[in-house]
Amino acid sequence: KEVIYRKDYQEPNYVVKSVDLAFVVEAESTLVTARIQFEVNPKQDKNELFLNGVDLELVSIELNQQQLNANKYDLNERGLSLHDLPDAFELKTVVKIYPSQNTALEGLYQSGNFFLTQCEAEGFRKITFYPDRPDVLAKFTVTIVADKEKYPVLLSNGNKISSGDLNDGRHYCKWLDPHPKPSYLFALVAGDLDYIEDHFITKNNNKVQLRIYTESKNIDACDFAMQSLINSMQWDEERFNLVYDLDEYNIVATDDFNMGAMENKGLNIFNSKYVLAKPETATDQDFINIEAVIGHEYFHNWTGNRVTCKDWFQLSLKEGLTVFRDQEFTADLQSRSVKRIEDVRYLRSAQFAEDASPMSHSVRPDSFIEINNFYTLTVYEKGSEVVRMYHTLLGEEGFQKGMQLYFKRHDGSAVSCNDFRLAMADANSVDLTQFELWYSQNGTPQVYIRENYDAGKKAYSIDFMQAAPDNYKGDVAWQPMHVPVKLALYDNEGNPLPLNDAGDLQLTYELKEISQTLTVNGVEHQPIASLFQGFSAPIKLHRQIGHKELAFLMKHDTDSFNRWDATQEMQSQIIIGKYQALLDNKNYNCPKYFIESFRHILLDDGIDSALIAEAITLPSVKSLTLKLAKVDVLKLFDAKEWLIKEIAYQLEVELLSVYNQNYDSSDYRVNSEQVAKRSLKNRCLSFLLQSNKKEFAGLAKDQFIHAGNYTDKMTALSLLTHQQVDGFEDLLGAYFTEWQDNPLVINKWLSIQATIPASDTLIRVKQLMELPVFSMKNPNAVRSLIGAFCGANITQFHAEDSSGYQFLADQIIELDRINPQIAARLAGLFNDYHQYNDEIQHRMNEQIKRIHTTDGLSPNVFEIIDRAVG
Ligand code: B3K
Ligand code: ZN
Repeated sequence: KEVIYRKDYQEPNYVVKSVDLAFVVEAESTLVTARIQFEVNPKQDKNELFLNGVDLELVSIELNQQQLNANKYDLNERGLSLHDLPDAFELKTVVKIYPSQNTALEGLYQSGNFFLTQCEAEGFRKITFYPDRPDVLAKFTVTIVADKEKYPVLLSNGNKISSGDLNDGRHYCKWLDPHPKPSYLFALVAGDLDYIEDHFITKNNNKVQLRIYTESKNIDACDFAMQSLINSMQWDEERFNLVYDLDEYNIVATDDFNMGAMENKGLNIFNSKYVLAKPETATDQDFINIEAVIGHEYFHNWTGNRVTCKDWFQLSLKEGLTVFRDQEFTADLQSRSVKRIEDVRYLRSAQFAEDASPMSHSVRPDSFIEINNFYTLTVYEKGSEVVRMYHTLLGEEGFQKGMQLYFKRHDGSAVSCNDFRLAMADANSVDLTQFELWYSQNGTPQVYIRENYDAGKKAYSIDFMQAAPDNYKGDVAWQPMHVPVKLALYDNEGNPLPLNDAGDLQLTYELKEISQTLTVNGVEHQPIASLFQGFSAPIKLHRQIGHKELAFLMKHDTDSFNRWDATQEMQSQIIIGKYQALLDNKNYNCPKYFIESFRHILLDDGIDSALIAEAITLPSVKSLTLKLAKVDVLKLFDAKEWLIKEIAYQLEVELLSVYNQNYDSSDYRVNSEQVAKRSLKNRCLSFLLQSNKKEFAGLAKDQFIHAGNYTDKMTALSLLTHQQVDGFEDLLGAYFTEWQDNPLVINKWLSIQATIPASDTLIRVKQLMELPVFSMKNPNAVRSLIGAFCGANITQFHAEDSSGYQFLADQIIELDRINPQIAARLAGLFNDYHQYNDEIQHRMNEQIKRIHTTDGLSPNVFEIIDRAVG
């Protein structure tokens, strides 16, 4: 399998002046005619050209209106090579493709009664012969012809310029996208869809028509998405001064999609999971996700589409930046503190795990076999943290100056992560040379600290030491990074202390050396430091900190993130204490002060309910695993369960009272106040159910029956099912009968069952796979059932008889023949094997090897498994 290296980048031989595409869509096949105007790139000055093309049936080929002689081109399974070319020419090709046979969901494919495309990263080559690379930008004109009755809706990028009936029952639509774009942003939709419409008036007074298209049965579930789109457009104008640039903005929702959504210019295509929502069928989290994903794709219009990536190694240029923008959008519209906590929780458990795994790569990778494997947490989430650090270093104003210079320099072109960094540096006249290491060095940097208070000199100092991650893979020696440390110091009453002569109570200290010391003078008594406030850098901090200091920070830190972090650190220490005791067959009792501090937080009316809910959510087993080595994952799971039960027993009265206080029967709204109350209340309920008391099961049943919203209903059903409370099967059965026609709701039903911590769950999962509501061809169903079992059911996936590992390997091998992208995602679930003890590693490795020796693996699965084998 071929490895592509970043260092091998070469400019294209020819540029594309314009593209004219015509599609004749029919049920069996689609005919694609492409007329492409090429011009030689003077910098390359070569008279040959390679056009990507995969699974295309070539019908005819002409160069400058002349049929092309067979000795002027070579055709193989990867594409078409043309020789002896003039400096400028028109190429016309006609190809036939078979969308209804396309189960990889890349290129043009079918979903229900319509056809649609997914081109990023390299799907356009399955539509027509083309230089399918992001640095070739062109103006596209697209004509679609299809039967009017079967395919009344015909959409593509840009603005619709004409449409009309043809005499044979067919009709056509013609679209023009005036903005040059790479092929990965091309999109087409043809089918029988309904839509809702609204509009947005931009600040330069352009009225933009907004439409969301979906199958007609879902048309009543699009309003929230529409409002989210309007909010996104408004926010991008206000915060970034970025204005929409077409007369139309269309969104299409599909049940069959490999990922969340796609930012095609003017024609976003969405997984229906991120569009459709009604209070009866969507949770608070679903609504919040919809707002975030609608925002994310909209924000790509500038960060990704107007300025795009030079090659796929620069993917984080658009993704890291756009994730940063969507995170800020949610923070501005919802709760900033909650958003930060949730993002960091995710980063630390999932991205840190990736960074420590065989898939570890830098934010700007140096090589890949299959680019689709690099749409990762590192490129997206760590990439966003890298962008956030510019913001931390430069401030909002400096950051916006950098953004403006970036657009001024690069609008309409394909650039690199370096170009972004230089725009930030030049706009602020600062040197960000060292900052480049955040793009080039893989792994999570480690920062060790040592604190020292000199009572005689009244001086407090912190030594910071940077260290390479264990799995650093670069060719040159690891170098210390440019790390912003936001910090504050408190006296023992919790008052912030001045940190310098200017009297600053908070500052951003910049680490650049392997070891560096910060000294603060005039400190009367031993202070307590709050470091890396707001998680100011994506590093692993090694700090010896006792429970007394943690309790102090929980109480006094003015930074809400670090207050929360102190709760998590204390909880981690206790769970790990119990885990060690379980390994050593020793006793371990839950410290009284821990329960006291937990009670204090639970009952604190001074804190927002949402933050209480975050503080009482214990660290994930995944994030705890990363703090340890050679983990016995089942024992670690037991240790966490033990702490949940301790809390449930010892604070039963408090949990029940907080539950009751937050029971809200007012009309359902997705606003931060209501969302906070529901999440706190449901968190309390989940503790209460752990005590196995009948009365609490009754409480959950009541909530299930009387809930006026789906969040409460789902939580209750999930808790009752996971506790296998008497009668849970009947509840599941009734739920199925009610919702079997709604795939999104049924997918939740599948996930709830896939995550039951009981020994017969795998049998249940296999039975569920036989139901007509499940299909291996549907990525959402695969994720909800197989993904949930293998990724979220710790006790059963890691069952001692290896049945979970065998099951996953079987599914990967089968799915790889249907949809390699989704199969590769599942394969990633084996990636953390090296975190576990030898016995677990051995059993996981057996299955990894079995996949590795399977014939005919896709490059997607091969790359993941080959790295895992090592
Ligand atoms: N850019 C797309 C992701 C494409 C994934 C291709 N395998 C969605 C997004 O990040 O907005
Ligand atoms: Zn994106």
